[in-house]
Amino acid sequence: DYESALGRDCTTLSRHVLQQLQSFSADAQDLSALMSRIALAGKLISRHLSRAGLMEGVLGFTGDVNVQGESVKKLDVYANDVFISVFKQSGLVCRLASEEMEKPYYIPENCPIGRYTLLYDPIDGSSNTDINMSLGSIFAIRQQEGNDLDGEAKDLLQLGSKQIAAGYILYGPSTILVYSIGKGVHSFTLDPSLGEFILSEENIQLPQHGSVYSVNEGNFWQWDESIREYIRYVHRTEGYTARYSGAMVGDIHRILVQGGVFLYPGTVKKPEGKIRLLYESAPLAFLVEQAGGRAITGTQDIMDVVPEKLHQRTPLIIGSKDDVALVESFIQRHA
Ligand code: AHM
Ligand code: MG
Repeated sequence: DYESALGRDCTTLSRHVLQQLQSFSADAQDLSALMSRIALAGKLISRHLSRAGLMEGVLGFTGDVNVQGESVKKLDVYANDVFISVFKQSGLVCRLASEEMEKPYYIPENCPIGRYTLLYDPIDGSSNTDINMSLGSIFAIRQQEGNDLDGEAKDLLQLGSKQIAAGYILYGPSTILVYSIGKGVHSFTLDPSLGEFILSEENIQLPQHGSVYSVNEGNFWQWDESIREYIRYVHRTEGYTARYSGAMVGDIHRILVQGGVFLYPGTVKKPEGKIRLLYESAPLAFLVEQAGGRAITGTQDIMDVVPEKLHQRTPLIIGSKDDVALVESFIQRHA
C-alpha cells in the first residue's frame, strides 16, 4: 500500500546509519557523513560506468603499471580520483589508501580534526571494465591511531577488527551498496531517478551452505594439492555449481545472498595469492562474518591477520560457514 511503499522509499543510507547507532553523538554523525560520502563516490562512479562506452578516451589502459605490477586502466584512475575528491571536501578523512597508490594520500587540512582513514579498492575486477560486465568498489574505514608523521601509516598495520565500517558497491544491472558498521549487514539499491541509495534488505544472513563454488580453475596446476583435492571432490559430488565472473564483488554478493564459497588460494608463483588484505580481504571478511559467514587464509581467520605492509596479499577463502569449513578440512588433511 501507499504508506508502506513510502516508508520503503524513504530509508536512505545516512538515515539508516544514524538509526543503527541510535544516537546523534559526534561519532555517529561522523559515520553517517562518511557513509554518505562513500555513497556519493558510488553514484559518481556508477554514472561514469553507465556512459563509459559513449565517451571517447574512457576505456582501455593508461599505459602505466601500478605498485602491484598490474597495467592500469583509465577507469582505475578515474575511480581512484573520485574517492579522493569526494573525501577532500568531507573534512573527516585525513588519509586515503588504495590499491592504485603506493603510499597513502594525505589531506593535510583534514588532519587535525579528521580522525579517519579510508582504505579502498576503487575498481575491483578491472578485467571486466571494457566488456560491460559487473564491477565493484570495496571500502573500509579505520580510525587513525598515532600521528603518522613519517607518512608510513604504520598504525594501519593492525587486525581487521580495527575496521569501524566496511562494505562494497556493486555496479551491475543496478548499483547496490552493502555495508556494515558492526551491526549486521544491509544492502541498498541506487534509485537513479532520486539519486539516492534506498534500503533493500536489512540484516542479511548468509545461508550455512550453498551450491556455488567460485574460483579461477585456470590456476589448477598452480595450486597446492589440498585445493586440487577439494576441487576434485566438488567435481565428483552432486549439487555444486561453478560461478566466476572476474570481479570478486559480484561473486561474493551472489554468495552473500545464496550461499557458497569464493576462493583465491595461493599459487606456486604467488603463494599469497592475489587479493590484498587491507582493502579487499579484510573489509569483505568483516562483512561476511557480520552476515554469519567465515573468511580464512586457509590456516588463519582473515580478521586475525596482522599486515606487515600496506599492499600485503593473503590467500582468501570466504563464504558460508560449512563450505569454508569443508575447504579448511582439505587444507588440514594435507598440512
Ligand atoms: P583487481 O582489484 O586488480 O581487479 O583484482 C582483484 C580481482 C578480483 O575481483 C577477481 O576475483 C580476481 O582479481 C580475478 O583474478 P584472476 O583473473 O587471476 O582470476
Ligand atoms: Mg581489487
